[in-house]
Amino acid sequence: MAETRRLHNLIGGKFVPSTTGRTFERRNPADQRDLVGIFAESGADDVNAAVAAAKAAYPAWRKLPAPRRGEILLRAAELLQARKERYSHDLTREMGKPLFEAGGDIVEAIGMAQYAGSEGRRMHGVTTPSELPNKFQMSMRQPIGVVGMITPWNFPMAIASWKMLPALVCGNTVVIKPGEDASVSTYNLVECLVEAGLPPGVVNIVTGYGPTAGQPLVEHPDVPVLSFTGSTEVGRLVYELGARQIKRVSLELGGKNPLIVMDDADLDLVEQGVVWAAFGTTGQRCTATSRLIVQRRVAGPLIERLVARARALRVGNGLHPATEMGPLVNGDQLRRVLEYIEVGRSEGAILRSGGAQLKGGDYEHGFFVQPTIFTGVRPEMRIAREEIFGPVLSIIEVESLDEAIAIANDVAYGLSAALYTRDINAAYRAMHELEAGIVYINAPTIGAEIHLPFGGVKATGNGHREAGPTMLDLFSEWKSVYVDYSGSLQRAQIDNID
Ligand code: UN1
Repeated sequence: MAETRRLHNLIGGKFVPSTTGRTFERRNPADQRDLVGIFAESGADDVNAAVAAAKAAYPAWRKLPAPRRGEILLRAAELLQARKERYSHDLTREMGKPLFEAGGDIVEAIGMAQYAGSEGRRMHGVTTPSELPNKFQMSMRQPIGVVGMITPWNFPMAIASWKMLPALVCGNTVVIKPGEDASVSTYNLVECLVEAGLPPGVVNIVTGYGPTAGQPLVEHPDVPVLSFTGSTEVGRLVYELGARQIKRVSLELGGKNPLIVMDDADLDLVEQGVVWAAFGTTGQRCTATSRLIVQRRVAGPLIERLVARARALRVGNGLHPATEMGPLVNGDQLRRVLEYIEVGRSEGAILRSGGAQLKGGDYEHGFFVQPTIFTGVRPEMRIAREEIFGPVLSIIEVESLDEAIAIANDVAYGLSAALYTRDINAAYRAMHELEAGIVYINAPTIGAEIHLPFGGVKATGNGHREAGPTMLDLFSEWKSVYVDYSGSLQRAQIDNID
């Protein structure tokens, strides 16, 4: 068995044990005998110390020129690249996705480090002409202070990087509470930043559980900005608690992402895309394809192909190079997925493939479930409306594009959506009419790149976008500056009106 990491909180540049005196364990979800890490179980006192450290580090970090802050991120990108293999291994061990996907998680963080790092040399504001003579005006971005971040386990390196790196290049300092099922990857990311020259206290890590470590961070009066990715239920609480103190809160919550197939689509392409987006990451992406909405004429042949592919998928420990789909992240998630499979059955959907936990042999010590396909799903069924966060695909048959778009939009969420067709008019209609923050044409619902905005509409979020040029908006405050060099009082809206 590989090494067990024993990690204290990182506060003010030092590793310190939790004041609670308690720790918690993380075991490999593919093999519970493998103890991946032992972490501090933090409480409010630990959060207070971390916020104090971030607050103390803020004035000097804010003053460091943005291009210099960016250089640290660019150096960190190189370190991440050099350690990609080791960090991928850590990531697979802690949350289960296969090694090749874990590598993608690290690559996403490398991309973000390059993108955010180079933003240190842009961070554009605007200048505009004045209505008055001899007057100059401009707007510029300013950092805000200490940013609190609560990150999920499903992309433990990538999502931490989406939040942390733009916040840092803007000049903020950070306290992060990583998902308790995957804390090692946050330490790996921060290790690279520290070796690249990040001063002590600029990023602080507090590990633990939501109610005891997350909530004190959300409620801390010295944390004016909160960035949260996770469930809608917890997101609502973060939003409510943040609102009481008029905090800025960014939420990335659930999805129920549709993939629409028109009868002129290239079915080979559809087959590959659906298998990747429904069962990749064991369906545990907010962007996973969970509804396949297919035109009736091609439904039969497509279902045959998908069932054959789902049955052939190699499910196993993500550390084995041949594995295509890993375990679910923990026992609760396994129970939730199995419950939803029961719900689908009792609602009258047809279980065409999978549907059971995998037990015995190599599966004995992990949380494995078969890739599962339901057909005959009707849009009002719970399996067609609620986020399952597992490898369960619900197939709904329709007559037309109009019907497909109406069903696609008729859910609470709106993160990503996809359409497969060769009809350019249908493609443009989908781009405009699908209620989603991200739309794919002839590609599945997963695989967003970091230099375009990421986020969703309706219950998926609250209007913010991570990544892309929009990534700075949450982490900076606009300041407008007017310079009057006329030497006299010029009254705007009064002296410039005849
Ligand atoms: C998530 O599922 O929370 O677009 C993030 C994608 C990845 C990120 C997913 N780049 O699928």
